[in-house]
Amino acid sequence: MYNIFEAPFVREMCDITSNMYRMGWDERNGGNISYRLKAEEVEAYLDTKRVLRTLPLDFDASFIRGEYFIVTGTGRYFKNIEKCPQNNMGIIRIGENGRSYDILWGFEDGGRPTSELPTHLMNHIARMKVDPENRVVMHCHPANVLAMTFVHDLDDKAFTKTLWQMCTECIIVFPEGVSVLPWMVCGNTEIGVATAEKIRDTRVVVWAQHGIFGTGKDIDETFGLIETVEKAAEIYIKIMGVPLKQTITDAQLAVLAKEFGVTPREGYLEN
Ligand code: 2HA
Ligand code: ZN
Repeated sequence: MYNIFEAPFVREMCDITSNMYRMGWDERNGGNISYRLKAEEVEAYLDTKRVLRTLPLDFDASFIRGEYFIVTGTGRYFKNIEKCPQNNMGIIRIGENGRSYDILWGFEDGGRPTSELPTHLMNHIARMKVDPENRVVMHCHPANVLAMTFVHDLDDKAFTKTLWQMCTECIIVFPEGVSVLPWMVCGNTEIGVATAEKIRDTRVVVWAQHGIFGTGKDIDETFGLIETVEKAAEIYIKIMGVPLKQTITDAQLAVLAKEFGVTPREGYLEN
């Protein structure tokens, strides 16, 4: 058995959470990540028959029965994960009945997975149905996206189009657009269901006055997606209220999409 502290997925979680902390996206215990692992990856580092604890799930997760996830801990600070991964995150496996999960590693000082675990798992399920390669769900609190939800219309199309206009890269990175949810209480299955409805169509769902939910096939892709949305929101916050002399037009966005071989969300560009 290899040393789990050297496992690429543990190293990757340590690196990304430190980086996200330094980006200013994860103050205090803000943010959470879950990353679906392959059984063979986990088996190289852990005796998967050895269950430390079993905890209940309050929704039906049978679609992902037997799946492994490395997930950040509730109340834990991203800034501390790299220093002490075994206390601040853990590896879980969804039970065969879809109503519980086993903790196989981590949460060593009595912790447990993020309060947003139901939302994460529901969103893994929703994304896996459209993209079986989806492995990552990442939530954080980037300041400019949050700021934008105070001053911008929260309609999916309007929000997306503003972001697309802020940087040339945007329509290439998220041609399907982003979705936006109005303010809701977090940490329960209700916000999980509402997010999962939207995440089928867009890999990013913005939670008004709270943060962002991003999904992707790996850590880099998901981080890059959130980074691009946040950059666009930053430009918006810098220029809003200032009379614009020019922008990127719909015709230019259409040319860009064609040039880069991406299909913009239908009905979002005027022709
Ligand atoms: O983990 O970000 O949404 C703290 C949060 C809850
Ligand atoms: Zn949050």
